[in-house]
Amino acid sequence: LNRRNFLSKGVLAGVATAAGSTLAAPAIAEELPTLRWRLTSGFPNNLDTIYGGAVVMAETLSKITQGKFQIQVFQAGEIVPGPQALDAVNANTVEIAHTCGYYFTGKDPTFAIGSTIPFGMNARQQNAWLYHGGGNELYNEFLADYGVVGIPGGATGAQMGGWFRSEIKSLADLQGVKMRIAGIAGQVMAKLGVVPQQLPGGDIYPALERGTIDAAEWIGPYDDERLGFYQIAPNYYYPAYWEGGLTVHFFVNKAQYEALPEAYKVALDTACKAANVNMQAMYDVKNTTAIRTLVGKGVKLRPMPRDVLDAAYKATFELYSEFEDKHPAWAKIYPQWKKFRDESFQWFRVAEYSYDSYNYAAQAAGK
Ligand code: PYR
Repeated sequence: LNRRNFLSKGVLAGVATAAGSTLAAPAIAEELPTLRWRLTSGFPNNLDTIYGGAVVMAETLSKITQGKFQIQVFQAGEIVPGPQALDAVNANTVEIAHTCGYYFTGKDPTFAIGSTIPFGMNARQQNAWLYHGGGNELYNEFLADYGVVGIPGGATGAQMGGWFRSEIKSLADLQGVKMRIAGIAGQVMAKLGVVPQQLPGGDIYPALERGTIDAAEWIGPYDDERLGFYQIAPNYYYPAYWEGGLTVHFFVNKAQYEALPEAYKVALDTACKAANVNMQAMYDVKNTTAIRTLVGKGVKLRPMPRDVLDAAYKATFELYSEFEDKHPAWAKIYPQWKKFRDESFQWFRVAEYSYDSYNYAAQAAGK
């Protein structure tokens, strides 16, 4: 199959049909506009995997559209600081951002639900909910009030629970710990006695070094090693109960998205899906190596104490009840999310969990 012909006859044929035209494909391709968009990333460009998600998307989009629809990627802070990315898209200062919904929970906690919330879903379940469980449609109904359209475009899998200067043997050891932590997990940690701080990825190491914070979580072994946290806080906890499966989103200016020709909407959605799958696969390869390297460097790998997890679980669902009372958008999405999450865990326990756990047990037994 000739790839160029396939693309022009397949993807672009939709435009011809919609227009009721009988023109040949090459002439129709010329009718598609040349677009140059700017993208602000929520991440520094030294984090090749998460920042790279936007690059993968932009390159894929350019190839699908034969160079007609191009997106230039800027790292966090080059056009606007990370926390202002959503406002910049809303104002059309940039047409698109690549960042995490939960960075904007100061506006409304509902921003977090599309990305990940404590004791939420794993990466597989996130994709299931967002793509085929009605999740992304519900998320977009909410995002419409902010003038943006959200498209999933990156995944990290379950994250690590972070780096602590001192060992956390039980809940008591968390009291007064100043911790960089993303999203509404900060509110859960505050109920457990932690003093949470929201800091962009590039600002975490200097804060740890200066002693402004005692602990920090980012993503997992690969990124965390690059950011150097192990040099200051050697106790590395797992898992992040607050990030069982982070989805990174592309947030597109709604008017710009709606004005796109159908073929470009399909191309953009497809390129975002490519970025989503690619990021998870890259993390799964790179983390496997990095966890070994870190242990070789003397990092102390420790499970999050059970009483911390139990207290966090209770505090989390209390917080969600408070949100249901206070935030109408949350009250609209959360019951659907919770039902999907509960039923999905019931199903995953049957085949996935039993399959995984047998293999882990056999490996642990030295077989
Ligand atoms: C964080 O900001 O913690 C991410 O996981 C990206």
